[in-house]
Amino acid sequence: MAIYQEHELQVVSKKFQIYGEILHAEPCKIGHINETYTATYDQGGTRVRYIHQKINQNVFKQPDAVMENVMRVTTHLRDKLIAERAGDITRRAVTVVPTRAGHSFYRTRSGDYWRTFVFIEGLQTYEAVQSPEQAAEAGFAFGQFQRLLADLPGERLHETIPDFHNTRKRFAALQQAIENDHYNRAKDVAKEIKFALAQEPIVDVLLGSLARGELPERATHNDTKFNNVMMDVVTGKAMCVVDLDTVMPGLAHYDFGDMVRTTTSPTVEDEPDLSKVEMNTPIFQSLARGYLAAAGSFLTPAEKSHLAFSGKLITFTIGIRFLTDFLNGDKYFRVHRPHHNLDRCRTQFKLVQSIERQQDAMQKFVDGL
Ligand code: GN1
Ligand code: MG
Repeated sequence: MAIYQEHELQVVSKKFQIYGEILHAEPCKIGHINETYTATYDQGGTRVRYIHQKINQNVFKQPDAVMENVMRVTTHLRDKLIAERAGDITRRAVTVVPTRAGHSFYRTRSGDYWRTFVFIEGLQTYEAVQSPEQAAEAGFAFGQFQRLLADLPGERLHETIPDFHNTRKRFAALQQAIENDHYNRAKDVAKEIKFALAQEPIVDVLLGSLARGELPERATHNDTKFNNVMMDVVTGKAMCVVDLDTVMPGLAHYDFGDMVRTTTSPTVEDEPDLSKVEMNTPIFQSLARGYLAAAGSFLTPAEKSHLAFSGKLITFTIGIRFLTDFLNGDKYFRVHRPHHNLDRCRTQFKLVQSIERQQDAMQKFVDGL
């Protein structure tokens, strides 16, 4: 992780429409991509917090396009929530704080992009699910997110990371990494490589349905990790979906699949003890129930029929991304220990196997909802 540069943050903090003086800032460890700080300001004797975040330009090559998407989506969400009289609006939708020049981001002389969000008090995230109820909350929150974006006006959102969930391209990237083997690591992961390559028959299933026009493209979140939904510390209700950088055109399945990946095994993503990693039926059922309570109104029968499968496919897709990054020398995802990406890959593959065994029962449950 990049070192917190106090001076840089002091300079950056003055560029935004924040009234008051920055007191201190701490790095936030959640997330593998961007650099995030929670900053405390003094505003007329009251302490107020904001999030400052530096966009990772190795991952997001067009930060302007990212911020254009984020502004469109947050504005639309806020308008819809107001129209639906949701109340507590600034705790239900992310608020971008503009720069003093009125822009959604500040670009430093060296070309870094910084943006600022209102810190939402009284909410928290979890790295692993604590109960089926929490999974239902997360499912509902992301289903609601898709529902609110269904009538986003204007042109198609920018594809800020083209082919983000294109499993065929991710598979090809893995094949390339195995062939290059620049770090001489392939020999240590023969088992994982064998497993990954054997899954080729599932790679094109959703892409094929999309190409044949059987599945509609939607505006989707695309990074629906459980820790991207913030829950109220008192009521336990899911309040706000965060991390909107990958909001772009996609399939509903990318979101549901990533929720299955990150909620149905009540373990952390890098759990070293694989015996704990299992698809848990009551959690899945709650998740599906919560998601469909919000998304059931717009999903087509064809979309519904692929929901259980999407859990397996997206878990597999993220698994091969971790394996690819491990083979490529850990260049993409931030790692905190040796073999970190490999540990992450192994939990994904274990979960793929567990879903595989239960997929028919999972889909049957979804069909009955
Ligand atoms: C990354 O931003 P963060 O850490 O939530 C990644 C996701 C992966 C996830 C795996 C832009 O998400 O696609 O599913 O790690 N985001 C990007 O934990 O690549
Ligand atoms: Mg993210």
